Amino acid sequence: MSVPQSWTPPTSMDGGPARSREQVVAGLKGTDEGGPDLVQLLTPEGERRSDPRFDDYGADVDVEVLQDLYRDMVLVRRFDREGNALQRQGQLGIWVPLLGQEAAQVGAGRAMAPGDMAFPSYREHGIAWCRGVDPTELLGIFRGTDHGSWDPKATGFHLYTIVIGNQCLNATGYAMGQRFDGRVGNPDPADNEATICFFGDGATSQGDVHEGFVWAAVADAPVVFYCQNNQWAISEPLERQTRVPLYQRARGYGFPGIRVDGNDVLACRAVTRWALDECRSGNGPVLIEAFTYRMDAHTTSDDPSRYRLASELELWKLKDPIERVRVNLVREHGVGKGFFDEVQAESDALAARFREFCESMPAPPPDRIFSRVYAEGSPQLDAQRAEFLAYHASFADAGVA
Ligand SMILES: Cc1ncc(C[n+]2csc(CCOP(=O)(O)OP(=O)(O)O)c2C)c(N)n1
Ligand SMILES: [Mg+2]
Repeated sequence: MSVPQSWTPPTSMDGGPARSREQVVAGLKGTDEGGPDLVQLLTPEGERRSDPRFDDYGADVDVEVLQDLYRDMVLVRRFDREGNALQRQGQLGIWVPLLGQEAAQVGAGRAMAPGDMAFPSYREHGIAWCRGVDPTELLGIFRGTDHGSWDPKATGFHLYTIVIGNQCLNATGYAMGQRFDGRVGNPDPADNEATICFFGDGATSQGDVHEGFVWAAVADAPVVFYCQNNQWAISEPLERQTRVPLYQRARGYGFPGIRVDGNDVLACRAVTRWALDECRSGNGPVLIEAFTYRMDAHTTSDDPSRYRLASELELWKLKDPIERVRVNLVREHGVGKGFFDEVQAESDALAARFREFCESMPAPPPDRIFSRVYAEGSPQLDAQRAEFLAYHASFADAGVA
């Protein structure tokens, strides 16, 4: 007869020497840059690195591809900064900055094929850009006039999701549909599709993300879970979300997880291309942890100086995602001032168009809340609309509106 044994938690997960709490927490941030633990193809100093696992996925990167990626990142950063300024001037209710995450987003966005589908959270302006969503189409969300004016089907880019982690369920369901529709594992790669889901480090603590992982794993769903670990969930640091590096979580669900330098656009692009290919050929899901940093506030309503040290930001400035591409273009490809001036001028023109569009956005008619809810109207809805309009008119009559 067996005797029940009491269970003692292992002191070390990998069988090595026991580690203190402090060592475990330090291990969350201690990456092996360019080593097995952090895929890197372009160092912070702008030097190209080889990684035999992913070199094939970056083999097409010539000076033109690099220039395009640089241009994408500069333009995205430029309209992001303009969004911040517009909020400060009272033109937007709130703005969610992506500063510092340009490489993580442009790399992933440019890895996608036209038939793929992306499910963003609320910071993915760089993915929107890569999917051909005009930046002005984001403005309504932050001005409070709509929920995003692009067509998710036409762009392969779902609407923003504010409920943390919820899009992991939507993405998993969509990817299961791709499999049911026979869009996975076909001999002709052009017949295949994949889904990619964007979320943050904080979102990994949400039930929806775990449920998405479980469903995706057991259904072999062609979904890339793309976690932008920007080290903070508003004021909560990474160590409040996990005791293992986030990419290692995938193992518990039974699919591969990989950590990539999220400030290295070439590595993000190569690793995401690989992961999407895996999904398209039937080997999904895959978890990518893009290791990056939120260089600005969580939103314009937040003040990060209340909870984090300025020195942390200074360290991450040295890893700037755009600067390393600029240095590489100059040093390894001899790209001259003319190109950089052109991109600068293009970004200024984009910012001016973005601003003008925002300042001239008409206020939506109040009864718009009754349209686009039901495909067909109903007598009850008509009555409610009439009552609503009469109520509004009474304000106007009183000179309030
Ligand atoms: C279900 C839910 N709970 C709480 C919030 C409030 N909230 C908004 S952003 C955020 C932190 C998210 O952090 P992370 O997932 O790391 O993404 P990041 O904002 O850093 O990109 C929280 C808790 C929310 N929007 N939804
Ligand atoms: Mg975060």
